[in-house]
Amino acid sequence: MEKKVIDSRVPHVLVLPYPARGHINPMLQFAKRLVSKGIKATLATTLFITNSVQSEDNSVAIESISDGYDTGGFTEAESVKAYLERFKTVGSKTLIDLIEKMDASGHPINCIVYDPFLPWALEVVKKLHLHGAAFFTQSCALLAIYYHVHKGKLNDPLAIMNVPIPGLPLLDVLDLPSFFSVPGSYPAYLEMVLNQFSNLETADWVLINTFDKLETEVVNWMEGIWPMKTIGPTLPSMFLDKLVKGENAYELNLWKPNDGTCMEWLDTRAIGSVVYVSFGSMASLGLEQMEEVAWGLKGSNSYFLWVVRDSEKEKVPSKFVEETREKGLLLNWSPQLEVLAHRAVGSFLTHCGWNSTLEGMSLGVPLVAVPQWTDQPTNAKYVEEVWGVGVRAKVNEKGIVSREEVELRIKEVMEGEKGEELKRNASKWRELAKEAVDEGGSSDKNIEEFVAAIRSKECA
Ligand code: UDP
Ligand code: 7WV
Repeated sequence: MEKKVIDSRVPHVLVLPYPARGHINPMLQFAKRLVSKGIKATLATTLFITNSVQSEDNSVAIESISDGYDTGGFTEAESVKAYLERFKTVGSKTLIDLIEKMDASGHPINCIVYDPFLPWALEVVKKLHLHGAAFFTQSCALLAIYYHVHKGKLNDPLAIMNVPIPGLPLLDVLDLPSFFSVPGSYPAYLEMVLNQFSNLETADWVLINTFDKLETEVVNWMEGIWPMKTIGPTLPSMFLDKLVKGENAYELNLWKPNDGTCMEWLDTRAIGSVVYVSFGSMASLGLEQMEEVAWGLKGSNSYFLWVVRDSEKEKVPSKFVEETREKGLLLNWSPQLEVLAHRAVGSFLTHCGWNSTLEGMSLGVPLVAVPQWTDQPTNAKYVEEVWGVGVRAKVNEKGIVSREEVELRIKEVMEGEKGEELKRNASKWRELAKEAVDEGGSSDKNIEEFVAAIRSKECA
């Protein structure tokens, strides 16, 4: 048997994401970057998730903690509030158990990179005298908004519209995070996003999945408040800088893509002829909205690839499936990065989750923004008005994006002058994203600095 050499001088980082796809993907990817720079990294996530995923990669070890709902995860909880409370109690305890287990194994943890949705992780860091880095999986602009509300600078969050926030454009009510524009919706999540700042000043570093040129002004402003570093976008290396060998996908498959047919189908389509449609891993559309998206897609006359999770499937009109067999493919999950990188894809109709937004831009694909909740409306505002990489579908008086609007916006992006302009801007942002993570780029330098700081703290 080969003898494993334990090199205790290699610092060991434990990465702890909130257990949702949009948080695990970027934090796991960041962990891989750390490994590529000579750090040991372990991802800790809930037992419910570790039991249901396969990891095809062993550069980052996966370990379990518990949110107190081991057999069903969040869906088992009676409410968001109950989930978050139990997660805090059981999570803190099982996180400490895991750290003790690592100690005993001869690979003690030096630093925890934690998701600020779980601020109790920083309490564990302090209690055990470790180092702690907060890792935000949302945009800097969004953090600035939440930060101002948390600070009480904006007693009435809707006042954001009148009191400009440093580095941000003026925002309309429909551009605000949904927790403010729809008051009373998800009070426990609102509390969670504001609580991210409750102990942030005690974190050793604040890492953000964005890059300097994407949010220059707000990044500059924020650097004056926290020891922060932009480290994104965290796409697997192969899609941007190609520095890290063999890294070509998000390795944790919570949902396995149906089969290979979607890539083969794309191979048969002409360049830029397909609209890729996805609302991410969480958003649930109302029945009427689902029907409008379906008929708008058909009306656009484009080829399409539409991700409809199993839990959403019933809402797709059965007539639509029959009538569009020649035009498109429905999937329950896609290899999204490969799809976006495919030459046949001409636009991305997206809910504007932060990862999807970064991925679309990083792969140079123009966007049709159809935001649903949380940070998505704010991201959509930037997509259309700040970065110029897409158009935002407008909602009607019922708050619904109509089929005519879906059709119009897809055509706008897929055809003509406007489409060309968006494509040019998207290509520009792709180059800037690549530059940021490439050797010597702003994010790469920040990651190097972070790694150097962890090493020096360990030697001190
Ligand atoms: N994703 C995927 N296949 C799909 C849909 C989404 O791999 O069919 C990935 C996508 O690439 C992204 C993540 O799931 O990395 C979704 O994160 P995002 O922040 O866009 O949205 P959320 O799911 O958190 O709403
Ligand atoms: C999961 C649960 C709640 C929220 C999010 C993800 C997010 O917006 O990232 Br508020």
